[in-house]
Amino acid sequence: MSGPLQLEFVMSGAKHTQLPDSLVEIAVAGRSNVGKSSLMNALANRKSLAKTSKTPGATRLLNVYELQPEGSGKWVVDLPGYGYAKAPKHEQERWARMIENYLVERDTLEAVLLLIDGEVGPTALDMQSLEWFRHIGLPIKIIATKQDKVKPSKLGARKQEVAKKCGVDKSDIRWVSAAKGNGIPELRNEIHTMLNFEPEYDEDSDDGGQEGGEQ
Ligand SMILES: Nc1nc2c(ncn2[C@@H]2O[C@H](COP(=O)(O)OP(=O)(O)OP(=O)(O)O)[C@@H](O)[C@H]2O)c(=O)[nH]1
Ligand SMILES: [Mg+2]
Repeated sequence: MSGPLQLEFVMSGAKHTQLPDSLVEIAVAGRSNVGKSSLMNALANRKSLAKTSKTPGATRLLNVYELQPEGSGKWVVDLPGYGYAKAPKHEQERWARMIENYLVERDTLEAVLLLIDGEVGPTALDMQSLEWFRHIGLPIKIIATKQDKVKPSKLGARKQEVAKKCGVDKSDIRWVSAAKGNGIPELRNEIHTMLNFEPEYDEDSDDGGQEGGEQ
């Protein structure tokens, strides 16, 4: 099992075009308040690497975290949440555009962790996102959050129900609790595997696609 992910904050951007190139990255997506930033902190075993809040809308930009050593080009990107109904409509639309453009256009995006609230289950908006990710062909890993909020006696049935709604096998969903740590070591391993993905040799590149080049 991996220990905490050695993640450090690199930068925030309002558009993916403002971000420098990465080697490979995975994004953490899901509706507002589902626990994306809390999950970042749990993965890194840090209290305030990412800003979290009881109030939805804590994350408003694309926040880039890099797996150390610095300059590795291996990123985890914490996204703003979708569906924050209290935000002004033009803000909501701007966020949705920012996230969609990022997800569609970011060439080095390897996979998306789609977070679903394990206590609430998949909402209509979650289902829309899931279908959209499938439609554009982005590899997704479904993560059910806040496992500690589900009574242990109900957990088995809930896992079955969430998997059924999402149209996947129960074993395809990683259940986690950022608060209690359940499922976090397993998810760290999975992220390590995804980020160590080496792009195929690129004939146009004179460095053979090796990491550790210019920053
Ligand atoms: N009980 C429990 N609460 C959690 C867990 N993960 C997150 N929370 C709480 O859920 C609330 C939202 O968490 P955030 O991590 O800020 O959520 P987010 O998805 O980043 O939200 P936005 O940035 O608004 O999109 C906070 O009050 C967290 O403490 C968990 O595993 N268990
Ligand atoms: Mg957040």
